Amino acid sequence: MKDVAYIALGSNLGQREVFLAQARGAIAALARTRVLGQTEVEETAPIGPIAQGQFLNQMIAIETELSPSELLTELHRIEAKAGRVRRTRWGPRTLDLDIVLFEHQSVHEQELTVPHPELSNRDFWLRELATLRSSRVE
Ligand code: PH2
Ligand code: MG
Ligand code: MG
Repeated sequence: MKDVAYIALGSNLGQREVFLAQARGAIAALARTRVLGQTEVEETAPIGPIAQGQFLNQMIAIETELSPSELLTELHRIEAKAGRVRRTRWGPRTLDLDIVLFEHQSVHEQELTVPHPELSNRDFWLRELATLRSSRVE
């Protein structure tokens, strides 16, 4: 099933711009997927219980035939290539790729929830999502 999905990119460790650029390239290269649009990269203050460095965040809209779980597998592969080590939950990371939303599918499983449960708590995600939706040319 072809659907439109939104992926949040985040980095607050190491060469942040480089990790985001690599992620954009790797997402653009995904099979059965094309990029519809991307927001500007913005610097945001860390959200959550852990004191850590500023994030660079960005959101990308894609049209994809990958299922949510297939997309998650690919995003984990891209994160691993950026040297992502999963230590503390919500801790600093070289690259975080989160599925924010699929337009026409929702998922409620142990390893994946779509829409992302943090969506309504992150002003910058809501703003980026609105930007991508309003600028999309079919
Ligand atoms: N991601 C987190 C925790 N806190 N804060 C900002 N500003 N941006 C993020 O992407 C982010 C965060 C866990 O994934
Ligand atoms: Mg995250
Ligand atoms: Mg994540």
